[in-house]
This record gives sequence, structure tokens and C-alpha cells, in this order.
Amino acid sequence: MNYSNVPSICPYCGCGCSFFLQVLDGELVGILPNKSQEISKGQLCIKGWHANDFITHKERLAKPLVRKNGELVESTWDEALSIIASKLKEHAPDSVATLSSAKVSNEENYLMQKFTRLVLRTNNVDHCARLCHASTVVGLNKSFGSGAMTNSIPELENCKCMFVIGSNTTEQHPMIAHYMMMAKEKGAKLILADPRSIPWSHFSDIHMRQRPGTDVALLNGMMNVIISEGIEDKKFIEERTEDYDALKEMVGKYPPDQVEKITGIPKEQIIEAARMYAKSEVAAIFYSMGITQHTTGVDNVVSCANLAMITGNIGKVGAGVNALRGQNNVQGSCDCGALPNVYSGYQAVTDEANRKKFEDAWHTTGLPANPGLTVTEILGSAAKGGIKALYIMGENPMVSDPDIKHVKESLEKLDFLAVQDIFLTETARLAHVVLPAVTFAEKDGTYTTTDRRVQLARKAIEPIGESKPDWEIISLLAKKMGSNEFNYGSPADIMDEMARITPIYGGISYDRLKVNGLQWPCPTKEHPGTPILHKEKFSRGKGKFWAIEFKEPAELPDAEYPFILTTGRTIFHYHTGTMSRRVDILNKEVPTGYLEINPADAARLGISEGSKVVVSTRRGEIEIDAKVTERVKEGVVFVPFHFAECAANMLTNTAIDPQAKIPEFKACACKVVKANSGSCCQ
Ligand SMILES: Nc1nc2c(c(=O)[nH]1)N[C@H]1C(S)=C(S)[C@@H](COP(=O)(O)OP(=O)(O)OC[C@H]3O[C@@H](n4cnc5c(=O)[nH]c(N)nc54)[C@H](O)[C@@H]3O)O[C@H]1N2
Ligand SMILES: Nc1nc2c(c(=O)[nH]1)N[C@H]1C(S)=C(S)[C@@H](COP(=O)(O)OP(=O)(O)OC[C@H]3O[C@@H](n4cnc5c(=O)[nH]c(N)nc54)[C@H](O)[C@@H]3O)O[C@H]1N2
Ligand code: SF4
Ligand SMILES: [Mo]
Repeated sequence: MNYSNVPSICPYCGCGCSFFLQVLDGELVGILPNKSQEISKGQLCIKGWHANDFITHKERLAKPLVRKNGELVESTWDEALSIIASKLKEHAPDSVATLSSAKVSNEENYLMQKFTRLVLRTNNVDHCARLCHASTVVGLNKSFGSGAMTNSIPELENCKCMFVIGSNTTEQHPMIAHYMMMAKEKGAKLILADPRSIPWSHFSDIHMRQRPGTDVALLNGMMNVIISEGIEDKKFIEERTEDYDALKEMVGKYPPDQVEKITGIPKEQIIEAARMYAKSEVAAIFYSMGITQHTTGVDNVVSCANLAMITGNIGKVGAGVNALRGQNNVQGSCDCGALPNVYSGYQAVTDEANRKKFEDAWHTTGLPANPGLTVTEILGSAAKGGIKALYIMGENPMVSDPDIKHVKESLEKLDFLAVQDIFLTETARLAHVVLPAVTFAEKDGTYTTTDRRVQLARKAIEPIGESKPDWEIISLLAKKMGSNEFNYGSPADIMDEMARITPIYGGISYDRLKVNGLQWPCPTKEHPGTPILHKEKFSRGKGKFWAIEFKEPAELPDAEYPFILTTGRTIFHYHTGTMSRRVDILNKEVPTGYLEINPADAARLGISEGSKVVVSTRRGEIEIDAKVTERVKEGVVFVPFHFAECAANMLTNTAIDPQAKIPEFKACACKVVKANSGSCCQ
């Protein structure tokens, strides 16, 4: 008998818990938590405990598939790659695009953007960060000069006051919530701003339940109270920031009674929350999709940064603006340049010196200088015949992008679609060629947590069937297309290349990555990594205040569509369900989707617990089970987006933030009727 514990990283959320994959005679037999890692310390949430279940699931893609006579049929690697290579070559660079993936490793994201820029000669590469924390990348960069979580997970137990705005942390970042709970046990205050009642509601000192999409008004209102009561941090503002006067003048227009009218939050709560946050010796903000997924996503993020800066809560232990990044490697995908405007390490493609540096490293000239299209723009362009060929690695837009009917039309309009995934997803079913990739357990690779920690996961088992690691597939395709720049012996070689041309990862190499990884910026081989950003000065020098006025969401309720629909997640499922819906224990907990509706609204519409209802918007409709609950206020309904058979994204709006191009997943107008009541639009 041959048994080993192979060190790995949980493939679900950005907390980055570590565990061992237990391997017996080459077979994956279980998960063993890792007591030595400082984030998880031997603990995991329910998804982590069962992270091995989908890996060996019988539906794993085991062979390349090629569409013949309308059907996807099994094929060879050679045929599948030859078709992709010739199809991608057929179109002009601006008509081709790729989607990279926050589920794959840093090395693979680096290669996907290299392939797109060097071989396809376009900057049209993006990934799901666009649907997620694009507002953070833009917003925190504007305020601080770096778009990442400012502090570290293990230090969070030192918080004295936690302001959670738009993060359902206990369900979506369970391990981070664990540290916040420890802070709470030590006496920290918890302020919550969330339209829904969530598990935090039971622990919070104040729960402000705003109308979805009114967070800028709320944050301005809190700053109004802080400044008018003179409890701002004058020294910090004076020494570390710029453009304060414009902010001060603007928030003057948001007294609490005015903000109560906009947000629906009683003014007493706003005043109390402002005092609690400002008077605390160390206060941290935690946010996630509740504020980023809006047409005002960047405004929301910048307003959080404003609040942290007027109270001097940046650059110290237990404080900060903690943007909780979602996917296991979404931080890394951004760091590695899977974005249309930057190479790895956020080096702008528009800068000539950067282009020269990457041209030299990749032995080429004339890399494209214009920023490429974003996820949302790629699909929009495809619908109009602009983008003609698309190569998707590890994303499932047919369930995760807004307005699925439009997504389907866009994908069907393409001349060519290739999808590289571990399962035959809703998106892969539309492809001309499907490539079988391996999971995290079948390859070496690094993944970067929400707290900028680069961690190494090792190969535990051999690939299932003929599947291959994404880095190998991209390299094979690049070679097929005539490139000599993809000759890597292992992922460690790829990291070495990236480190040479990426200052924030400059000191990172496989031999240095021990159990707790290394936190970037880590510029040299001797550098110990950086747990806290902006300590003595901000990445951009001074922190910058931006005066931001409140704007309404793009689509407001009206007589025809009287409810506000907000969408999100549950602890038991993950995104489009490709992985979590193949885990029995998670399916037993939550087998399918549901609509949360307030008892008063339900009574008015004759809806009871478990009734089938039809939810419709200007984009589409779904039939779904009702859950009658006080979790949502009157006039607001909630649908989790994991379930293709009642997909929230049939309903959502494609309106985007003008700067970050993130769609407004968190607020649109909808109608709810009891199914078969005769009054719906069937
Ligand atoms: N179990 C599980 N964990 C996950 C994921 C998953 O799918 N499943 N996904 C991962 C990913 S990629 C991400 S990005 C994170 C997301 O993590 P979260 O952002 O925490 O998750 P969401 O459920 O999308 O939304 C968070 C909260 O925003 C609130 N909200 C809705 N509208 C508004 C609003 O207008 N203002 C405010 N302030 N709040 C609002 C919702 O009520 C909800 O409680 O989770 C990560 N972790
Ligand atoms: N309505 C609504 N929609 C939303 C959101 C919301 O809150 N509301 N949230 C948005 C957010 S924050 C996010 S991050 C997106 C997520 O959107 P997506 O990224 O499209 O969703 P996932 O289901 O995580 O898709 C990842 C895919 O990668 C595959 N995969 C896993 N491991 C590997 C691997 O090693 N290699 C390859 N090649 N493939 C792999 C999985 O099978 C899956 O198909 O959804 C967005 N959509
Ligand atoms: S908290 Fe996140 S990283 Fe940790 S076990 Fe759960 S899903 Fe995995
Ligand atoms: Mo996300």
C-alpha cells in the first residue's frame, strides 16, 4: 500500500484554506485539513471538506470533443487543437478574444494572457473578475494606488470595530468570518449594512437594511455625521491624503434625515453607526459583491475608501478596506495580467516602456498597444458580429453572465467557440470544440488568496482520462500556431519567467513557497512579503479623496415590475454549480434554486412557502419555488444564481458601471406572480 498526503489549496473561495489530498495507491481517498497553515489552522467549511468529490466525478470530461454534423463527438487532441489553431488564425486579431479563469493557477493565467497578446496579437483577454471585483480594482486604485485587500486574514481578530457592507461573510468567506467572530468574542463591535437579513444580523450591534443600490448615500451620510461631530482623524487627513476639501463640501449635502429618505435606514442608526466606526481605535471595512455589482460599483468602493481615510483606518493592524475577493484565484488572475489593459503585475499595455519590456521577454515586437475588450464588451461585440472567435478557459457565462438570453444569442452568433473546462458546462454545450482540462488536484500550480498570499498546490493524482493541465493545453495550442515561446518543463518555469518581469511577484519562486505562502508585493528573493499595504505611505503616494454623489441603480421598480430583484449565493453552492452540484452532501442541503419573498408581499400575491412562482423582468422569466421569509424586506426579492434550471441571470440587467464595466447583478426591477395563476406572461 502506498499512502501520501499531498499539500493542496481549497479550489472554492478566496480564503485560500489549505488541506492535504489523501492519496492511496494513486486514488484520491479524502481531505485532511492542514493545522500548520495560518489561515485555516486545521479547519475547513463544508465545501472544503468535500472538495475531493467532484474531482473523480463520472461526468468529468475525459476526451476532446469536436462538433460534427451538429453533434459534439469524441476526438483526438491533435484534431481538436488543429481546428482551434486554424479557426483562431482565420480572423483578424481584433475579432478574436479569450476568457481566462479565476479557477486555474497563476501560471495558467499568465500563459493565457501571453498567448492572447503574443500569439493572437490582441489585448482582448478578461475573466470573471469583471463580474466581481472590477469595481475594486478600479476604485481602490483611484484612492490608494493598489486595488487589493489592504490587510491580512490572521490579523483580523485584532479588529475593534468591523463594518460589513455588502458581504455575507459567514456564508461566502467562512474562514474570514471565523476570524471576525473571534474579534467579536474579544469585544469588537459589528456594524452591518445589508438589505437582507443574513447570519451576521444575529451578531451585529447595528444592522442597517438599506434599499439595494443606495450605499453611496449611506456612506456619505456616515461621513457627514463624522465630520459635523468633529470625530474625523485630522492628523491622518492632513499628513496622508489629498483633496479633502471637495469631499467635505460634498458630504455636507447628505445629512442623516436626507439619507434616511434615500436609503430607508432610520437616521438614528446612521448616526450611531458613524459614531461607532469613527470612535473605535481600529476599525475595518469588509465588503464584497453587495457594493461592487452595481452601475455605481466604483463609486461605492471609492466611498468606502473615503470613509476609511477620514478616520485614519488605513495602514495599521486590524484596520483597512478589506475587499473580500471571491474565487480561489481571482486575485491571482488579475495579478497575472488576465485583464485587457494590463500585463502581469498591473503594468499598463498602453505604456511604451512596459510593452518594450514584454516584447523583449517574449522575443517579439509590435505587441498591441490599445486596451482590449472586457467580458461584458466581448459578449456585446459578439452579438453585433464584431468578435467572431472566442476561446474560453474555465468560465461558464451561460449561467454566470447577466441576461442569459443575450449571452446565448452572442455565443451562437460566433463563427467559432472553443471551451476548455473540467465538465461539459452549459457554455461548453454551445462550443465547436471542447477541451478536457484537469482539476487543481492533477497539476502543480500557485493560487493567490484574497489577502495576496501566493500558495502552492501540488499534483496528487494522474489526470482523469486524456485530460491535460491548462498550462500544457495553452502551450500545445501556441506551438500549433507556430510560436516558440511556450517551451516550459513545468509550472515552476512559468513562475520564474513571470517573476522576472513582474515586480510585485519578483521574489516568488516555488522553492520559497512554504505552508503560509508569500504575500505580494514581494519584489526580491530576500523579501519576506507584505502583510499590510499602505503602511507609511499609499501605493500612489497620498491617499486621494473623491467627492462622489449618489446615483440610482439603472433600473428602478415601476408599476409593471414592482419588486427590486437582488441576486447572490448560499454557503452550500458555488457559482454555476459545476463543482458544488456534483457533491452529494451539498445537493442534499440545497437541491435547487428559490426566491426569497417577504411574508407581506407573499400574502398579497397569494404565495405560500414552496409555491411555484414566475419571476420576470424586461429580459426574461423563470419558474422557481418561493421561500417566504423575513430575510428580505417588503418590495425586495432575492434569488441565488447557482441553478441553471431557474437561472437568476435570465432576469438580470446588462447595465454596467461606466468605469469598471461590471454589470448590475444586485439590483433590477422584476415582477412576481404565482405560477399558473393566469396573470403571467406565458
Ligand atoms: N458558498 C459560496 N462561497 C462563495 C461563492 C459562492 O458562489 N458560494 N463565490 C465566491 C465569489 S467569486 C465571490 S465574489 C464572493 C461573494 O461574496 P458575497 O459578496 O458575500 O456574496 P453575495 O451573496 O453575492 O452578496 C453579498 C451580500 O450583498 C447583499 N446585497 C445585495 N444588494 C446589496 C446592496 O445594494 N448593498 C449592500 N450593501 N449589500 C447588498 C446581499 O444581501 C448579500 O448578503 O463569494 C465567494 N464565496
Ligand atoms: N446574478 C448573479 N450573477 C453572478 C454573480 C452574482 O452575484 N449574481 N456573481 C458573479 C461573480 S462574483 C463571479 S466571480 C462569476 C463567476 O462566474 P464563472 O467564473 O463563469 O463561474 P464558475 O462556475 O466559477 O465557472 C468556473 C468554471 O471553471 C471550471 N473549472 C474549474 N476548475 C478548472 C480548471 O482547473 N481548469 C479549467 N479549464 N476549468 C476549470 C468549472 O467547471 C466552471 O465551469 O459569476 C458572476 N455572476
Ligand atoms: S472557507 Fe473557502 S477556502 Fe476555506 S474551505 Fe471553505 S470554501 Fe474552501
Ligand atoms: Mo466573484
